[in-house]
Parts: sequence; C-alpha cells; structure tokens
Amino acid sequence: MAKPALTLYLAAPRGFCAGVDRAIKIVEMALEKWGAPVYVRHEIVHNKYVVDDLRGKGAVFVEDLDDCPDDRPVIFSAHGVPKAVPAEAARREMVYVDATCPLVSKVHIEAERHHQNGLQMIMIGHAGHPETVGTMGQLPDGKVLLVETVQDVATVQVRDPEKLAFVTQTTLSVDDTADIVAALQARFPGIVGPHKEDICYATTNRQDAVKAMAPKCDAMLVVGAPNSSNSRRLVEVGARAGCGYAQLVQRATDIDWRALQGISTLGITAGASAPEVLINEVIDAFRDRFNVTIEQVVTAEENVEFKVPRVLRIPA
Ligand code: 0K2
Ligand code: SF4
Repeated sequence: MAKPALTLYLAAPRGFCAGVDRAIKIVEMALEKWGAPVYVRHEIVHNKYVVDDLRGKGAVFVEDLDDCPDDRPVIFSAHGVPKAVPAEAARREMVYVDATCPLVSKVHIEAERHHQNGLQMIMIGHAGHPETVGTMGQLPDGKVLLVETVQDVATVQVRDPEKLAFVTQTTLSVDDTADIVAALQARFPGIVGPHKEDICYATTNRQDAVKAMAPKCDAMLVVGAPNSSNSRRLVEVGARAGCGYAQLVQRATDIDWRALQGISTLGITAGASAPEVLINEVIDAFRDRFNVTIEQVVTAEENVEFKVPRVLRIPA
C-alpha cells in the first residue's frame, strides 16, 4: 500500500546551543585529560541519551558534591551552581571544572553586582530548577525573592520598592516573561533589570522558529526531556501558536502513532539539550510510515561558540 504523504517542517534553529555543546565537550575533554572516572554534579545537560553516552565513556553523575571523592575531578553542569558548591570543592582541594554556560554566569554576575549596589534581587524563574537554585545561590540564603507568575508579582513583599533589581532564568517562555516583567515594572516603576530579560539567544531563537512553524502544522513534536525547561517551553509555544497537537518526545519510541493518524503536516523541533541523532531517529520513524517531504522553517542563523575552560586546553 502506498504510504500517505506528509510534509515535515523542520524548525531551524533547533537542538544543541553553544552552551550545551561546550558543556558536553568539557566532560569529554576532562575524560581524555584525567581518565575515568570523572564526576559530574547533576546531569551535564537535561538529556538521558547524552548522559548515558558520557556515562559509557566513564563519567559518573551525582546530585551532590558529597557523593564525589576528593581525589577525582568534578564538573558542574551547564545550568550553574550556587556559590557554596565551588567553595566546598576548593575547601576539599578538589580539581573542578565549571561547565556553567557563560550566558548563565553572566546572570550570576548581574545578580551579585546589583546586590553589592544595595538593591534587593528578584529572580523570575521556576522554583527548584537547578539554574534558579544556582542563580539564587550566588547570594546568601533568603536574599533573592523568587517570582514564577504574574500573580506572584502582586503579593511579593519587598524591603524598599525603590531599591530593587531583577534577573531571570535563561530558558523561560519569552511571552510569559514579558508579562511578568511588565507586572514588576507596573508595581515597582524604579526596578532595575536587563534590557528585556535574561533569556538567552538559543531559547529565543527556538521559540521564534516554533511560532513560525506551528500554524502550518497538524501536529508538532519537540524532541527533548521532561526535565528540560527550554524543551517544555517549546511545546507550550507550539500549542499557543495554533498547533492543535504539540507533544514532547525523548526519542522515536515515545511517538504516539495513533494520535497522529490522518495528519498531512508535521512540525519537528528540538530543545537545546537534544542531540541531532535523536531528531534524525524521529524523522526516520516518519519516513518508515509516510512519504515524507522535508521543508526547513528557518527564522535565524546561529554562529555562537564558547571556548572550553583553559585548564582543558593545556596538556596534562
Ligand atoms: O532547559 P533547561 O534549563 O532545563 O536545561 P537543558 O535542557 O539541559 O538545556 C540546556 C540549558 C542549560 C542552561 O541554560
Ligand atoms: Fe546557554 Fe542558552 Fe544554551 Fe542555556 S540554553 S546553555 S543559557 S545558550
């Protein structure tokens, strides 16, 4: 029987960002330099395939520095860590490499600078997410107020409404964050902050591509992990931009074929932590069942690259 025709729109940019690329390289280069095992505090990026692959090469993933021995190198994940973590590693005289994305580190520095200038910090982010924990952890406990929603802005209790600044998580919904920033500025007109927010180029570009692609699609799949904030935001953006069925899939085995019966257009994108090999696996699964024509939906070109830390660029 002839396969049904399917126009498969591929969002561009999609998948790995410069911070993820660098973080994975850091683990690989650390394994080359120091041999196995190299410890990694938290999933280096939120993707099971990436983590399993590095585990196979000798990386050991732990949630807590207490679970690392003193005499093996440890790497901190791309999402960033509270200040207390490198401080503790230094106290234990451990070799550590910080794989925090430079765009997250920039937010850490902003938060610290405002605090030193006597401003009270508000962070827009998701409670408990490692990036939010890491950014809030740049200041002493209890110094950063967290707001997650427009409703939170209405009730947040500040020390002095004239002396406030805000920072954000880098992987939030651009539209939701604009609403939260507007609410903060309406309630606290003197609040200091970045030009718009601290959402990074990769998050913004992937959401823009989805907005362009979603209205053309009967269904849309986002390749990414359930604990990946930026990937989950892409699903929400797709649904809001008019795609009636938007789903997160970790890989081809997650596809609900029954729900996709009868579609003639499909959009595919991937979160910043999802490797291209999984995107290709999903595309191949569609080629098995449909007569696929691929069209790229390109909304931006990316050429950002970050250097790995110097310690990994010099020979052992
Ligand atoms: O989107 P998340 O912050 O949950 O993280 P990942 O899915 O690992 O993507 C990489 C972003 C890391 C830091 O911004
Ligand atoms: Fe850096 Fe943005 Fe990638 Fe996060 S999503 S690692 S902030 S480039």
